[in-house]
Amino acid sequence: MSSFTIRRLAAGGAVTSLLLAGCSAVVDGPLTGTDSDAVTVSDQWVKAAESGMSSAFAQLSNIGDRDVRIVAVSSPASARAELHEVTTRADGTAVMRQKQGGMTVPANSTHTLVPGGDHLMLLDLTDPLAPGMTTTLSLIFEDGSTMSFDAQVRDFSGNQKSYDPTGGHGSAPAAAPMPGHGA
Ligand SMILES: [Cu+2]
Repeated sequence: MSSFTIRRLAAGGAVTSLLLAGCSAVVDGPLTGTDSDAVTVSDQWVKAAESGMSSAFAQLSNIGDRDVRIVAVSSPASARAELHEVTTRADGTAVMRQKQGGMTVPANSTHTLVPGGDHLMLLDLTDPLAPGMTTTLSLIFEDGSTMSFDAQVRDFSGNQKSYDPTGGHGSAPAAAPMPGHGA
């Protein structure tokens, strides 16, 4: 088999695992392909926004038999994108911040991204996100595999949250509320 053929085959998740298993003395659990192979996305949508920031939500289902972790997100809709969670500060205010360590989707389970909970954060929008439009989001998994999906832009006015850019570690001044921005 030529090296070209091997590279072509390695682009498929299941084949990659078989090749890796063949080269490794340690095989942890059954072969189930890449992290992205195990996850399906449904009910995905993005909050409409004129400029600045927005957030995306979805239901992430892991149909595999091991936990997978999402470590990053990107989108052509924004210059930067982050994995966020919402927490409550000592004074009772809900703030969102980067989710340390990424988002885990447990084996045979579903992790739901919702307003007021974990979400995909779009920072520095490149263009207005108008209702009815579609944009693409890409999830990057711990093993380096990626998954892209299209999400529809929808109007949403609930759950306004301020963004704590310190990540909740408290050394910088408190985050100011950002009108028009919701998690
Ligand atoms: Cu956020």
